[in-house]
Amino acid sequence: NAAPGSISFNVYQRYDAIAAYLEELSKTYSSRVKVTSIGDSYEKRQLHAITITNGDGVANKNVILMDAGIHAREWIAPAAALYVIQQLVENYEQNSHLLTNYVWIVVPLLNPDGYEYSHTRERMWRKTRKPVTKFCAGTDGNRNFDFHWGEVGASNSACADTFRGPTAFSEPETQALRNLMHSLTGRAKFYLTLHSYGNYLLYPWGYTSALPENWHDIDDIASAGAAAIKTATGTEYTVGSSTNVLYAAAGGSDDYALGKARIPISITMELPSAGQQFDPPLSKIEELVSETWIGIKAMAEKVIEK
Ligand code: ING
Ligand code: ZN
Repeated sequence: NAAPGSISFNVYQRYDAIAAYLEELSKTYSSRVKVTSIGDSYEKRQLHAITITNGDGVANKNVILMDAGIHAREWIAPAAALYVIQQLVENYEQNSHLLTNYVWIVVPLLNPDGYEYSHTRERMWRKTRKPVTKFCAGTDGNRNFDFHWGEVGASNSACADTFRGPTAFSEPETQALRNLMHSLTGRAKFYLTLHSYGNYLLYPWGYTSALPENWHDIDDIASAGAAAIKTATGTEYTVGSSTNVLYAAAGGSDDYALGKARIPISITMELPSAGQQFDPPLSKIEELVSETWIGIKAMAEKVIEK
């Protein structure tokens, strides 16, 4: 099923390898792929975004926006984003219907500093890496967005794993994603952010148990993803609003996408753990990311047909 390409899914790829793969795609498929930087991380790594089209350009096209890796330790999420990129670009013939009226913009590794740190220093690192106090570094990117910031489920303590940040959008990584979202106003129809773990398809709100007015539309999309995965592999996902099926947490990127950037379908996908929390074994990566792609593809098809 996987098309041949220079990226493999039997290891968790590091920042440099991911950057090199994106660069290679932009050269090999220059008519359909463009790679840009949406900003720099605190440690000055480029935050890469890949824009994938059918070769007709981006004018008047709607947008599907996807990111992964805002949380450092959730290694399967960037792997899944890379698989989506590989399928859309290198397996284009089977997926061209997803690129007729839409372009995809994917940021496969939003928090590269934290990701590298989780590989080299501290496996369970979750946050960004910008220092906060003399003793503690890092902000939880998914508590740092400026929509009901800090109201619930976010810590004001710099050393906590869910630290909301000294201010909303204190981090260059969340600023970069915010700016990208706003640059796509009116065109972006579907925002999907990949996390792990727990098999959830979550939607707003995270800041309240109330539901968005279009929750039924979002639930339909998420449910289509869950059903496609169940049919394909038997893996079950729980679908619902973050507050109602997992826990309340304000300042998440999905709440911001819907509430402020006005992207109507906004979903957080929590990938499976394969029984090993943030460490699905290397031998399971390909199976997990290809299963994830089935769900993402089903959600995208449902968004596109609307
Ligand atoms: N889970 C998400 C988190 O940021 C979430 C769940 C998403 C809660 C959106 C509220 C809003 O805590 C992981 N694994 O990070
Ligand atoms: Zn996460």
